[in-house]
Amino acid sequence: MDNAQLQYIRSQFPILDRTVYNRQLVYLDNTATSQTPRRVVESIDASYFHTKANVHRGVFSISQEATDLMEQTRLRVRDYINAASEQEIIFTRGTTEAINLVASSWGGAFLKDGDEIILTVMEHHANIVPWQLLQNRIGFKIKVVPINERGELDLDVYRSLFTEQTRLVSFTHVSNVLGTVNPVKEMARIAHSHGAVVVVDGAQAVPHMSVDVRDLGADFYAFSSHKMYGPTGVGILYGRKELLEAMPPYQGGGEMIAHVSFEGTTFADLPFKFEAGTPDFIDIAAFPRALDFIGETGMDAIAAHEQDLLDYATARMISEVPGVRIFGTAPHKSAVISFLLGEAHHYDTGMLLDKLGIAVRTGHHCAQPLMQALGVEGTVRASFAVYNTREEVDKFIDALIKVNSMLNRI
Ligand code: C6P
Repeated sequence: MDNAQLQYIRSQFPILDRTVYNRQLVYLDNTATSQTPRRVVESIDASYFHTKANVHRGVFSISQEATDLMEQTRLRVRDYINAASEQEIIFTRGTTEAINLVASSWGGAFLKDGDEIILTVMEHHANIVPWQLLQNRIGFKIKVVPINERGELDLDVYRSLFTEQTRLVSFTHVSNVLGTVNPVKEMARIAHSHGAVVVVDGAQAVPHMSVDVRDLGADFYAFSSHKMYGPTGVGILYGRKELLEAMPPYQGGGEMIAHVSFEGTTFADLPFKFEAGTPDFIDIAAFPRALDFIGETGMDAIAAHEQDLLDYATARMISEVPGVRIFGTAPHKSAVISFLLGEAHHYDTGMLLDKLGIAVRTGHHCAQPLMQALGVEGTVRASFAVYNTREEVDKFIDALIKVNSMLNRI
């Protein structure tokens, strides 16, 4: 990506001009949430100023306009991930709610005591705790795929975990800590050969690569708009129609019913059966502007630029930061670097970096079982998006060298 293109991209994100402690912000916490281009915020403004009316309810014009805007998003998302039908696109609050929906609805209806499901040790808590909550009620067994020293899933163990009782596997497409890109297609193929349903947590994949849910073989695929330059409060659950149709509603309320009486209630068709209550229709309507941004920039260009930043930052860290420990060194890795500076506490490192204007995340990253497997309490994590630059990587590494010398007296 040339400098002019990069500057044009950056100009669309006003937050990148702000300062922290009198230094220009270097935002490297894109895995937690990415920043939002002006057009998305303008779309939200426009809806509040011109088309705010509740959706799917009014016969009056602006209600229909608001409904159309929301439903256009559903069509865009359908095409974006190559779903077969817009009925397979459910709006949720985020990845977390999307996975809870599957666990509660599919799991609640189809899992029973004695069944087994397979998760991996690199899962975000959003793909562990919903299954445990259900397990407490039902009593099935959870098996866990371990990682090797590079932070890749051990596929031999994965294969060996399947039994006659395996009903479902649920795993992340990309690790939010290690950056590892998992071989979803191969893992889905193996799961399907055992008759298991495949749930994929796509929160960290969709911002960085093109995703075709049918090509991957995912039965369910969950992701969040706010990690892909879109508004907060919007998540997507893709589910194969046949599975969604067989599932009971997740929540009850307005909009998800066909007819309600005290003698009995019938439910709306897909996707509305799973969308009880007033959705976040204004943010949903703004989401396509984020997809426009990604489309105009080009996913290949985004991926190549992020890979360049990852390689550049990793090489500088290894050669210039004595004692640095990097967690996650898979050859197929997205632009996330989790690390520790010698024995320094991750929190101290993060706080000192913040004083130098560098925003990174510290802690367990909602992946405590992974931290346990890595033998650490937490890490520092720098993660990149398309608007980051090599100059920002330089600032980050220079700051890291300083912080390292303070904390480790190097
Ligand atoms: N990870 C991070 O800093 P929500 O909060 O529902 O939008 O996404 C949850 C989630 C699910 N799966 C994965 C792989 C994730 O990385 C996340 C969010 C952020 O790593 C916040 S903890």
